[in-house]
Amino acid sequence: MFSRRFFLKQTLLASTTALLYGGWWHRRALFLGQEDSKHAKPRLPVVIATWDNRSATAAAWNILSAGGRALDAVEAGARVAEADPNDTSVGYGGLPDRDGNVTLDACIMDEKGNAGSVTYLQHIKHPVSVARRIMEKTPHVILSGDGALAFALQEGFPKENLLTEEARRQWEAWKIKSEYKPVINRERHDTIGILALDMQGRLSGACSTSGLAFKMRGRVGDSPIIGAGLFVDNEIGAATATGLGELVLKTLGSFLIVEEMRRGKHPQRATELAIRRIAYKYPQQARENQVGFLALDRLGRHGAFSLQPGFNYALYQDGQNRLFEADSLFSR
Ligand code: SD4
Repeated sequence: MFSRRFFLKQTLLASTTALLYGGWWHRRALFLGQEDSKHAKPRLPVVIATWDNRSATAAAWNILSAGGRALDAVEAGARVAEADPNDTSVGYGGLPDRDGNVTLDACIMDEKGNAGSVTYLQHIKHPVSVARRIMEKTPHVILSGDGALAFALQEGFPKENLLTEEARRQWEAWKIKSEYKPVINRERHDTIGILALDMQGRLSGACSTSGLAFKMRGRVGDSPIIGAGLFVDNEIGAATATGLGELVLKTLGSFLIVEEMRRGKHPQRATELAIRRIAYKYPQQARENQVGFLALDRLGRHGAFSLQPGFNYALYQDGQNRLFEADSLFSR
């Protein structure tokens, strides 16, 4: 027969082993960027946007803090950037292509995984709202060019001239130099990628851009492509991108980030892995260009990482609208 003492000893041994193993497992998970999130309390609501889009996060926060839907919040946020003539990468005031056309790309995704997108849209100030209309009113995900414009007009969006005097001046100056080098400015980008989680735990995202300045006519970037410029999966999280779209398209960065989070990675680690993937696959281009990713998980935890330093982002959480700079792979 086993003695009482034997049982006590065994129990003590078993619980010490469990404690040590548990501690080690937790440290291992942290090292791998796989924090235990099962028991964490979500920090809601929250909205995050690329670059210094604090006026966009503020517009989104107004909706979120009143108990509104994340989808309405991201659309409202993107519309702020689209209407701003000083934002030269989005909507009105966006820099044109080589031939002087302002062509816009945008997409949107809701908490149910519905998606809508417009590519190569001209003359409409709010492509994000056209994308939403496509999502909600048509059986399709993407409408492009003339078809997208016809749909927008039919839906009552006004036709406008989006080329501001300032954008025209910059285009004329670029033409005189007549060198085609799509410079990806490390410091100044304004493409908006915006992700929000509302009080009911609904995640949504939107992305809107006029694309690369002085791009070739017909060029479409990553921003309107589901999985590249934006991806949302309400069970897991959401991600969005900015920077040289070609690098994001070839690695499907936003989808990759959400899948890394699905495998248990913290959003911060997931964004870093997507940047490292670009650097691994395209080392030369990665060194010379900028790409930045943002991620938000269903608990309200965020991540941000870029190739080059200088990628900042706006985060509105716990009632505070703040600007941060993301960690980057390369240093100054
Ligand atoms: C594009 N990703 O069209 C966009 C450009 C961008 O800030 O993000 N600019 O490639």
